[in-house]
Amino acid sequence: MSQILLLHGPNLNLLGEREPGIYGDLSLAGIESAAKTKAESLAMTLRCLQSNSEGALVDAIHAARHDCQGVVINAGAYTHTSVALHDALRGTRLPFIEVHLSNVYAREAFRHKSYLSAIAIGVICGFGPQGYDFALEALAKHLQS
Ligand code: CA2
Repeated sequence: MSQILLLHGPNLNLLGEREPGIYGDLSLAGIESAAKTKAESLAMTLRCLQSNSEGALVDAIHAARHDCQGVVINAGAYTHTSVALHDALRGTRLPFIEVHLSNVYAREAFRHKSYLSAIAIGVICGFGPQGYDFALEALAKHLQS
């Protein structure tokens, strides 16, 4: 059975509390719970972590190289700024999928740049929480192939 790390970056702990027009009304706990159910249906287990700290996210990626086979990451605003997350994901060589709840390309220009996309298996954005289901399905297929 594959173990997958589901990582969330800064401010995503506020999901469901504010900005429902952009990010929907589901809480992070709700998203993680639905993702765990989806992962089980694909014979995968999910380890979930959210942090507002870039270093903690880097540490979690490093730790995953010992016991995970893949990563699903919504790095929040660090997507657009973090060479450290790029290097951590590149360094572990774990296959990963980048997810965003909103369609970042329909938003401000600074959200169009991602430090992660070029080394990801793929990127899913604009589908809200359903994007995590798509990502887990894609990762399951990738790991089987
Ligand atoms: O669309 C996404 O999933 C984002 O990764 C969300 C990030 C944003 O910086 C990215 O450009 C796109 C921001 C998450 C902030 O979440 C909040 C939730 C509720 C209230 C305030 C912020």
